[in-house]
Amino acid sequence: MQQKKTQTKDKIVRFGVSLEKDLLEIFDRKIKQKKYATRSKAIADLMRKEIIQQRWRTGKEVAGAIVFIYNHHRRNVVDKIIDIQHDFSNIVVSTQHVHLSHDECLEIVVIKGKPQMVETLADNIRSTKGVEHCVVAFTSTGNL
Ligand code: NI
Repeated sequence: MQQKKTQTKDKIVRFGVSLEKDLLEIFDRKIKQKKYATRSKAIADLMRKEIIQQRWRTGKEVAGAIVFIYNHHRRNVVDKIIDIQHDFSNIVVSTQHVHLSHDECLEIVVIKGKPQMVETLADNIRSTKGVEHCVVAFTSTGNL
């Protein structure tokens, strides 16, 4: 059954959960540390995380960001990074460049596409000489 996106998001259901007391205490401490407003929000986030990981494994479209730092004085590193991103222009949504210090640049590449493509793009950036650290953060495309 096809539902409009807004309807799916607005419909809230309540359900009971039975679990060990110790587990709930640990969970409550954890969500307090993470500053969740409610248990419901924390549980919904866990469910999304599981679904997104599943999508990541099965190759469904994901969104996220590749975040990396590099020394822009390294020979050709800026050109190489731009070339790589142009090769993946079908999944690159936007790029933000921050001049962290005299030597260091930080770049955030927002991506939307198949996980394998995102991983390949991140691997290409990571293996570029001059790139010092590169991480991938992924989330859903907004439909859960
Ligand atoms: Ni810079």
